[in-house]
Amino acid sequence: RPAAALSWSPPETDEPRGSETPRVLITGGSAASRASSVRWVLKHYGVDNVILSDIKKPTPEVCNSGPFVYADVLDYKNMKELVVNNRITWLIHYSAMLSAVGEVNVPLARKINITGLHNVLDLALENCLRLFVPSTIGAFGPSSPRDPTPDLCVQRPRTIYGVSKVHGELMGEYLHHKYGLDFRCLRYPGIVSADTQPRGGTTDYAVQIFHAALATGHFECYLRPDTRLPMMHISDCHRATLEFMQAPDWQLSLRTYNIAAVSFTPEEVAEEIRKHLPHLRVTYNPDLARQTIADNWPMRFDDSNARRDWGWRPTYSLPDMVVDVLGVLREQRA
Ligand code: AKB
Repeated sequence: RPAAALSWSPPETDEPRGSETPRVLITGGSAASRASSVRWVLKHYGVDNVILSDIKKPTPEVCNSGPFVYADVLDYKNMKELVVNNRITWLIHYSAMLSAVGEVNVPLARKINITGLHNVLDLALENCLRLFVPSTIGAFGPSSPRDPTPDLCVQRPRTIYGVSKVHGELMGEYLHHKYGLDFRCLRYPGIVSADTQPRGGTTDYAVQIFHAALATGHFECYLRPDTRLPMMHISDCHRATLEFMQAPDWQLSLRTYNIAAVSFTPEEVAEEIRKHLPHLRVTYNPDLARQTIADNWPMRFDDSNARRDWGWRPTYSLPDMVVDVLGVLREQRA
């Protein structure tokens, strides 16, 4: 790791940021759902201007949607080569280990979520990039107000995932205020889409239930039926990210915003799915680890600052989400 990366000084380039067509690098981009829809959202910048990257082999769908490169966020030199060789101006940093799986391998979660983030922060500073890092409902903990949870309040998460996300929020904001890093961060709710693969999150059930409903008509839920969590359809999530990335600096009174759409319990989403698949049977077998995580997370997000500052509005209600996800899954099964 070059010493220069550790002691930052202003970049030699005085390239304007944000006026020209961005060249976007997305880390952690091999997941089909995220990758193809991110690319879809960004397609008006030109397919070749959005490069997905990961250490995992991408699905054929991802490969066919545009450029994909190998990038390891723990390898600073590799990341720097990619940024320089591809004249990257925006970096969207999705690489992370999620909440439940992070607890199973804390050293690895710390490495990916904290060391990887430090590399990305240094890269963004040195190369004058606009940097997006997602945070999460998991950045809050038992001493945070839960209903609703505002942008600014006590944050004492009890998972390595949450701790690394608060660290990311604070590091990014610090570097913004001290050196002018164009750091932007949205706290995502649980994301629901037809294509999401389970990635070791606490909110995964909200995707798995759709697959089980169509495949067997039975779903065993690892959370209690009344566990309320904020959720969002993936299209709203990508649109929010793009609108936030495009927002001019002067509109942003914060650098880290909550974004909200809907908030539901396993019982409520099952009820909504039953309107289309009346035979769905759900049994509940709470898993202590994931139930404890969920019990310490927000039940509803207050996103009034995002709405006021840069005009954020979700479009998918719970019924819309259910119709869309079931429709896509039925098409895939046909
Ligand atoms: C998880 O469940 O860990 C993630 C999240 C809410 O950040 N989906």
